[in-house]
Amino acid sequence: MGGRKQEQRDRFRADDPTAGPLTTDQGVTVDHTDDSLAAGERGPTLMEDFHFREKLTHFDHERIPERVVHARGAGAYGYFEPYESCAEFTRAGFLQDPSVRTPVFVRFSTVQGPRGSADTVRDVRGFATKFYTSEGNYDLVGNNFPVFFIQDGIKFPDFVHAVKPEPHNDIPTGASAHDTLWDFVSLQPETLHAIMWLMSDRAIPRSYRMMQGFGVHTFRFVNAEGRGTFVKFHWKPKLGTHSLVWDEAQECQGRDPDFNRRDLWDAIEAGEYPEWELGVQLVAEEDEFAFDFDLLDATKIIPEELVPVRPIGRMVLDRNPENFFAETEQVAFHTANVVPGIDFTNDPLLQARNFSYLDTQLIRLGGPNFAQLPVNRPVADVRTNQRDGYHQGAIHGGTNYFPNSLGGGCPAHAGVDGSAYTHYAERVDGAKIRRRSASFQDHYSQPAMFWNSMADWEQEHIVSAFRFELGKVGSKTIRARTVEHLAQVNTDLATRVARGIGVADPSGTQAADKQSSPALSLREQRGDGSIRTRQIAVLVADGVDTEQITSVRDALTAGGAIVEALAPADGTVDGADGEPFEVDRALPTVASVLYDAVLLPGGPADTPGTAADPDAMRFVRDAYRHGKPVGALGSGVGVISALGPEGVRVSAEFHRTVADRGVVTDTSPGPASEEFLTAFTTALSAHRHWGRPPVHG
Ligand code: HDE
Repeated sequence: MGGRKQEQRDRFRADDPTAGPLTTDQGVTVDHTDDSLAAGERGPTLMEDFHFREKLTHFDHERIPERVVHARGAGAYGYFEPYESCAEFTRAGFLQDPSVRTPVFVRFSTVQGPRGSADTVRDVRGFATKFYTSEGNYDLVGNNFPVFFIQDGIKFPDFVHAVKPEPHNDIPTGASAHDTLWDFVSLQPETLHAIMWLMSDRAIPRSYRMMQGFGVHTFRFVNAEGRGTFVKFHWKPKLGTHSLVWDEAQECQGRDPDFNRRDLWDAIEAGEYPEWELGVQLVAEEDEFAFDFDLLDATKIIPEELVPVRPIGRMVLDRNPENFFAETEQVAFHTANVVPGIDFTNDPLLQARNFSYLDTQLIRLGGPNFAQLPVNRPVADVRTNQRDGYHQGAIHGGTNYFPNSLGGGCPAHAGVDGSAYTHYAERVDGAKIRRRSASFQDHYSQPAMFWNSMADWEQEHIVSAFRFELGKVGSKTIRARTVEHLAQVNTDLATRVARGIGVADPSGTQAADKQSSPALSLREQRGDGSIRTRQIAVLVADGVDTEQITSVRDALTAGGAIVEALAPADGTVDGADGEPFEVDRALPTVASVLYDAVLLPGGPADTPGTAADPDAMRFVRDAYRHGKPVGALGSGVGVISALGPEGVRVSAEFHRTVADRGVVTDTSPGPASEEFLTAFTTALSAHRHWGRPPVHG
């Protein structure tokens, strides 16, 4: 993590003395905290028990309001470094020098659910980055979708009310599959593009570490000469962008509600620091009107094929917070936290955000002094005339107004040396009107482009997601109205959805929009193709061929993967060589949905082993159903055939590799062959394998 922020943060770490006895908040020593002061052993508690009252009172006030959206999150510290100077486009100090590392804090989040909701819900994910630059804090408060549901921030309360749990019963938690959201969507076609993303696999990321991030709005870079350039920000994960499948995501909510948070924490603890590349799409000011959509409309992307994403730096997260509340909960992002060289545009969504974030922190963090909290404190010097207020932690001296002579005129205005923030001198001229620009009116072309760009399996998942969501909507009118809108996007999509939710095929057809942007498909977002941090379960039982396990474990861990041996009970199993073999976890404590792949080693053919254990068989069946790589060696190959899926019959041609379906087998006994290891690794790096025949049971 960037040193300056860490050093600053260390100064605020509560150095709770461990040597002395317990005290009250006033420093008075306490000899007994297990019983309250009472009038006799069985008598009433006494008001004068100041220790009891202080302890309970503090506890009673431990909670602060959770974020109205993005309540549940996980954060980490790290650093950002540019690849080269971006001086041509921006004077932002942290984008000038590749040798300068800027400390960052990133918070990932889900949006709809409360703090205690599950991670793997169908939802947008927040991706907010605070850069502690030497010129002040810069916050890039983005999401993992590049578009938003509405065009003007005045609609935000309507949208959020619609998606949040319904007001009468506070149901559903962490889910969008309910009447009010789809009522809103069906009446508000500007939501459709983001809704397509929400129905896609992007809404159920495998990991926060395997997720793209987007600034969404068009921002403005400004260089030292004052020239502006429109800019869109993209974060690209080194490990590629990968998703769960819906059935798995739902099961995960029960098996491990902290699935994404734990994954981020564990990776950083293990020294597997997640990394993203920051890219920008740049558009010259004179090209503002060169597109058939409006750059100020946050429901549109600039297709990468039109304006390529130019990599400008990388971010690494290498330190977990020490205290969730102090850091991840109290971090306060604000789109208006910008530094010289980065400016806004007139995107009406962004303009609203520039009001909302400061406003929300005032209630959430209890007053105007939250910038003093360690996680929010800039590493740049702060000199203001702001004073007092709740939770004022500083003892200010001197004067508190400007201009002054009594304080020597300090703090003075910055000189004209170019270090101060100056707003881009955009010329504006217009009548006061409450009206949406005509250039914001096309709500169907880009959702159609998204649909056209998807692989078959991605389209299949989108149709299933719409069927699931609308299938939970009680009102048939809302279902039918949504289908009519979808028909404007793509008739095939709308018809396939309609046929799953009991409403008539759509009456309208879409305007034939054939645009596509291949970069939108997950096919194109595989990252560096490594298998780092992928979790592979090896199912073992008495009689297992331990040589095989060792050969696979060595090869996969050398590639950075994590291999765990699971058995019906913890402890050890007897290896085929008669030696005890250490088990990592007991099967009943885990599940297939918590792993990326499964491997079945062999043993003597007459040992019932894994095939006899229903938990193990369910494990393999689930991994197969969810498209995960399945590997089998020696007699383990027979276990796969016990699954009974058509096509996963052990036949001569199946014995080697079935890499296209991600089922990799080798019946030979002894250590795994090079050929097997290569095929299994390739299957792992491809993440998921579609088009498998269904399994029985
Ligand atoms: Fe936010 N959003 N938002 N949002 N948003 C908040 O600020 C808001 C929008 C995003 O980890 C709130 O501190 C309005 C787009 C993230 O702490 C609040 C509008 C994007 C986070 C707020 C939007 C985002 C928030 C709630 C429409 C992606 C979590 C608590 C005009 C580019 C930050 C808080 C964290 C949080 C308002 C739309 C991303 C109420 C009014 C578009 C990642 O201020």
